[in-house]
Amino acid sequence: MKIKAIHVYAHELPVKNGPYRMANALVYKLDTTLVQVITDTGHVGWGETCPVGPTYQPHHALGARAALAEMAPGLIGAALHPVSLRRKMDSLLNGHRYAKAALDIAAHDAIGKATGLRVAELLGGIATANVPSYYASGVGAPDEIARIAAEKMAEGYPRMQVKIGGRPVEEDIAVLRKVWEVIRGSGMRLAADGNRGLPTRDALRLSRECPDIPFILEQPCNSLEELAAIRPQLHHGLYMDENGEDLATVIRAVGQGLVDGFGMKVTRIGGLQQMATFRDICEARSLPHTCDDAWGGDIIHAACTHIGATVSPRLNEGVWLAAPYVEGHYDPKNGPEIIGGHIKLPEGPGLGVVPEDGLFGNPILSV
Ligand code: 0XW
Ligand code: MG
Repeated sequence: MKIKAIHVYAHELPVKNGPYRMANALVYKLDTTLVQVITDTGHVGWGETCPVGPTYQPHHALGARAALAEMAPGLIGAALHPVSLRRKMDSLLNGHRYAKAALDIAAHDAIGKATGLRVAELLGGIATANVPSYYASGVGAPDEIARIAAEKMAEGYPRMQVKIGGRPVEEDIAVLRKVWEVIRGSGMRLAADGNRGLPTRDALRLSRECPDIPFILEQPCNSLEELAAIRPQLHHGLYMDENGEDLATVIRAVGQGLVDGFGMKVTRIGGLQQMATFRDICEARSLPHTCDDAWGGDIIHAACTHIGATVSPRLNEGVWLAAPYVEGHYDPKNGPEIIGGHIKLPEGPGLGVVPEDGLFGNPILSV
């Protein structure tokens, strides 16, 4: 099966009940990019990439589109098999994994549609079809975040991620104390995500002053070097998120025992094929991880849910979807939703999600 045509679409996703606040970003609306791949066998695959604004990672919407425009002409006639496709993309453009991911996701979707297999089956097999999710709050005041934690616990979420950073560390400590008062004894797991926003001084203080609260500390500081510097003094498990930019970095972090797990993004690592390798590296060292993306709609949500469905249950920290913050669906019938803190794996072949005809208007690029 070969690529016959590629169409790229732009689509706006306003943040429902926004803005969404993280240590380094305040987002009101997102600019997502969708890719439609048509094969020489007449099958259609969809992919998506949607950076959560231009400051979360070195990614932005226009960058993804420029990278797709650079690669697309050279991909006509290329084999769709994910490893071959990745090598072909790498021969056309260095880096820009978050743009390549959209094509990788579309390739998995098209192969699934052509073979009648679900993407989770292509990725190694379904470990669970009721995939655990986790709720991520924004950065907020103690009472407000504790109220959200109580609500999400009652809904059945197995895990809560509290955003911290970008303000005095005393406020972050107060939030974690208040949330722990609410969820203690419930079994709900807790993560404190700094999104690179804490100086090492504050990350150490946070850990030192909360030794009784069993949260994991996710990407508290900006760089690998900063994580390595605080690691020996922490009282908490340390997860890497934003710094997990490629498999070489993941292997380094795992090999050096730098982290206890990962918050992982499908587009950042380069798509589902790279994500499956990442999953297997984690499993080889018993490291828990999430399968998320920065933002996006039904296509990204389905992609994350499919890879999340293949993760060994003992290591599965859940799949985060932007769904609670996005109005409506691309596919009103099959678009993934979080119910009782879990996501039902879409049933159709491929991603199991097909956007409504004409929803994204005219393509901004066609080859
Ligand atoms: C909670 N998320 C998965 C959504 C936002 O894009 C940030 C991200 C994270 O864990 O950093
Ligand atoms: Mg994170």
